[in-house]
Amino acid sequence: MHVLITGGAGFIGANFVHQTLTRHPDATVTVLDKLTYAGNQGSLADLGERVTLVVGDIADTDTVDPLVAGADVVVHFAAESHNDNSLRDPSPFIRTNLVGTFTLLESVRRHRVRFHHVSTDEVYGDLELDDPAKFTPTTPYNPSSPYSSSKAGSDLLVRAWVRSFGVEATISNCSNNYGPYQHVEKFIPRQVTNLIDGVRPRLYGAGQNVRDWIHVLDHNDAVWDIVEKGRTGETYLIGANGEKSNKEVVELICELMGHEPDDYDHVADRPGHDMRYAIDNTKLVEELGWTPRYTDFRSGLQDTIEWYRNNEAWWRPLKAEVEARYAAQGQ
Ligand code: NAD
Ligand code: TDX
Repeated sequence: MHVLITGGAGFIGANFVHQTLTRHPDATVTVLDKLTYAGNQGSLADLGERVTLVVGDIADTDTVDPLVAGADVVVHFAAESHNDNSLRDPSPFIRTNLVGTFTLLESVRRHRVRFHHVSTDEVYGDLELDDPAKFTPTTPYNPSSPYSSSKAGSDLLVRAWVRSFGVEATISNCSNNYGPYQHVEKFIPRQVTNLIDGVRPRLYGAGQNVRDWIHVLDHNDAVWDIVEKGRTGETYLIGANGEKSNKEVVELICELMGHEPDDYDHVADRPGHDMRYAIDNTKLVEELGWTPRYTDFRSGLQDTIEWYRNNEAWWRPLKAEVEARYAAQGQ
């Protein structure tokens, strides 16, 4: 089997490449990645001859088409992925998330290749803190930010290409991931590397916002289950019942890193900040038999902290620029 993985030098995609080599010992992999600020070749170091990296843009048909033609399956992770960046400059989000997904869809349509589209729970908008509801595959789309609306649009393109052209595609919408190789712009790695640097963590607003945390390895196991066993045209929601407020998470990071639990600062809130995400994973569990393995958040977080302590060479070159950008907007 030959697998084309877009965005395979990013956080979730790189973990997926590693997992693919283990789960499918006969598989070979091509990674198509533009190596934007978020792509890191170091995340794919030492993987051997089974992985080939092609540096290129998913919105470029001439690059995409021959790679798709040679693949048995395309797993599409590439995206502009950070909400705060989408508030500063939405334009790359439109090009990569919408035009890039369109370009891939046209190519898998031409070559009749199986396609899996990786998306986010943010397409559903947000829930109130006291709402007993969770997102399900039939929750109406209601995205809030340029990032989430561009992902929502990309999901709708996939649905239309399935229905109109018979493309063999599945979609997954997952909650917030954490684990190794996550960019230091994101919440958990930012606070962990701040504390390593002797800088106080930064909590947006009051920190009541709730995210439904899942370990990246559990997310990717579910993606493989969907690629192998999912039904064409279906949407699967991936989540592991990991709801926590940002305040709880930052306090736990402080504690696990030997600080007082309140050793952090409140900073300017994110404009339009979604309050709560929560996934109902019933369909994935009952239909495909997926079960998460990393359900102890405390120990998953402890391991992630250790990973950042042990891999400073991976994240150090990224840190100063990220913090300068946040400082410019009072965060
Ligand atoms: P990331 O920002 O860490 O990685 C994105 C990767 O895509 C990078 O390697 C980047 O170089 C590459 N890329 C960007 N534009 C490209 C282009 N035009 N052509 C080719 N490559 C390009 O993102 P991530 O957190 O790993 O997210 C991966 C996917 O999972 C995204 O589609 C995201 O929407 C989705 N997702 C993420 C989360 C999360 O918590 N991080 C949760 C649910 C879904
Ligand atoms: O310094 C910070 N302080 C803070 O309080 C940062 C960077 C974030 N936050 C808050 C904002 C969010 O409520 O923490 C929460 C998580 O923030 P992010 O890591 O930026 O993630 P989020 O905006 O929730 O989106 C993530 O999950 C869904 C991914 O970045 C998306 O790609 C994915 O689709």
